[in-house]
Amino acid sequence: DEQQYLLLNASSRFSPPQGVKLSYGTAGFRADASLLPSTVYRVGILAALRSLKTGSVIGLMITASHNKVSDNGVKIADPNGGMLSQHWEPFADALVNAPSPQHLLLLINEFVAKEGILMDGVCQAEVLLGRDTRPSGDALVDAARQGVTSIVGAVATDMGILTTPQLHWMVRARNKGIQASEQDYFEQLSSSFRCLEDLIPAEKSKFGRMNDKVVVDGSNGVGGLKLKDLGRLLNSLVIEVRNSGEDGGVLNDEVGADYVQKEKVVPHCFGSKDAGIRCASLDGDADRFVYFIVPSESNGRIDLVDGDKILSLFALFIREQMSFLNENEGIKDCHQARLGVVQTAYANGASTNYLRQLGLEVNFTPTGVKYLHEKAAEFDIGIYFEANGHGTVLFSESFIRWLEARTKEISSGSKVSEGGKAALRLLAVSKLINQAVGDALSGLLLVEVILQYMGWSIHRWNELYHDLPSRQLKVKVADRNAVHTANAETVAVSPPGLQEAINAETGKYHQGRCFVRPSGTEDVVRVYAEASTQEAADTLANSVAKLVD
Ligand code: NG1
Ligand code: ZN
Repeated sequence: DEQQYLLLNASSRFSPPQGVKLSYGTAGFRADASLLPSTVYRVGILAALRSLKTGSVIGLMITASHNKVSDNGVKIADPNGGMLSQHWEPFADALVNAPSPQHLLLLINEFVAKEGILMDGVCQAEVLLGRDTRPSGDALVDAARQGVTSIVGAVATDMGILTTPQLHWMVRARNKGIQASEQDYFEQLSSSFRCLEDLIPAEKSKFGRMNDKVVVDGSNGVGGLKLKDLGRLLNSLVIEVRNSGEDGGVLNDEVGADYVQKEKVVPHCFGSKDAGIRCASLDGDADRFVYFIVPSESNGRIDLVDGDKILSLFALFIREQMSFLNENEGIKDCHQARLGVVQTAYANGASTNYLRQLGLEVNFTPTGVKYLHEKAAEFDIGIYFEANGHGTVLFSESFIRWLEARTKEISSGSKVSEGGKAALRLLAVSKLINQAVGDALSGLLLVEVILQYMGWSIHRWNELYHDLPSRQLKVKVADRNAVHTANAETVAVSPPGLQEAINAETGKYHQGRCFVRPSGTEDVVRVYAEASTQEAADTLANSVAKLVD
């Protein structure tokens, strides 16, 4: 019939590369861009099927995040704006690795039957397409479009060049029936930012306003460009963007959040002239960010203010607002609102101690945004961050409704109580911070407004606690999947004896902590070690790397 003909015809234009096996992984499919047309075409098909199955708008993003400019990748945003349901990942793998159009057709027919997807041409499907600034993006968007339209009744809407979180935001907004253009995204962020600014107590804001310039490394990618657009809507905050990609700099080449966080050195276009200034860095698709300080005797080194410290700042602010709500008489049911934070084993141990000292519940999940996000969604307010700067703050629907009801009671003209102000602030945070996925632009604005609220410099923020020295290593092994872990990746359950050996090494060091795990995105086993001195962390990591090898 028409459907089978369409699929066979279109898929014969995209032959898969020989001898390459791709896997959806924690970040979708990623590879050298030249290998990807058939993969992206097939993910287009998957996105259309997902839209039919869920009766909702689906997103398809073309990006390879912090990877080099010649790479690219593709990932799916589910109806709520989150990651593709894990339940469909095996289908994604099978689909892109199918050796021929006939195999492909067979797989699709089988899957459609199994999932009970109605392909009558009457049901409509819509997929929003986005891409970052990579030169290969244009052709890959076209491949995605052809994939989507190989399914009868499916349409592809090209949203153009976007950050990854912008596309996820748009998918979520569309499915909630909210306006979902880029302008709407900028409007929502800037208006909730202004709302938070207006709620800063006058006596607190003095210092913040004197020191209100932030200098941002855009990684020569999409984030810097969008941040400039956003910055034009904020007149109180000066955002200076460097490495916006407009001056010939190469995407992710000695710039960007991944580089800054891993190497702990200044990115291009930053140096001793920036000593003491508040600096931040975005990754290539702007779903991660970190802050940093250039010390006065820098020699290229930086003081990193990482995802753990961003999490700590957010947790401190939100906990304070929740205590204002609790102290406020007349608010009886709100003490039941649960605040939880979620980290991975890569979180610096000093941050976990700090959060626990605040009396917060700290949860651990395996690496990968989908795990952190899922856990955080269990709370009324769930804050999650990876040390590398990916994270956000999730609000439960019921808590939002409660806040909305609470703030509606605030009548114009009358004096607003501290509890009322706290409710207004929390509601504004829920609009500012991306509810779909970690978002460097909205996260950066939240950091900026909290620093203003606290009246803090970046130095004061950085002093919340002192990171324990740590070392991360990668080990190339024959089969990284020989290593199996448990307890949020903190314990190696196989090969036998490995964990005992790690324990024996770790026990030799004061404040020693060490774990190993197979990477989900590279063909390596990663080793992480922490100890009371840098030398000790290095030695511990090196000796455990030998155990894995
Ligand atoms: P893997 O390669 O599984 O360690 C890396 C990052 C994750 C996450 C993913 C997805 C580290 C140690 N790991 O995962 O945090 O960002 O990539 O991009 O940074
Ligand atoms: Zn990214």
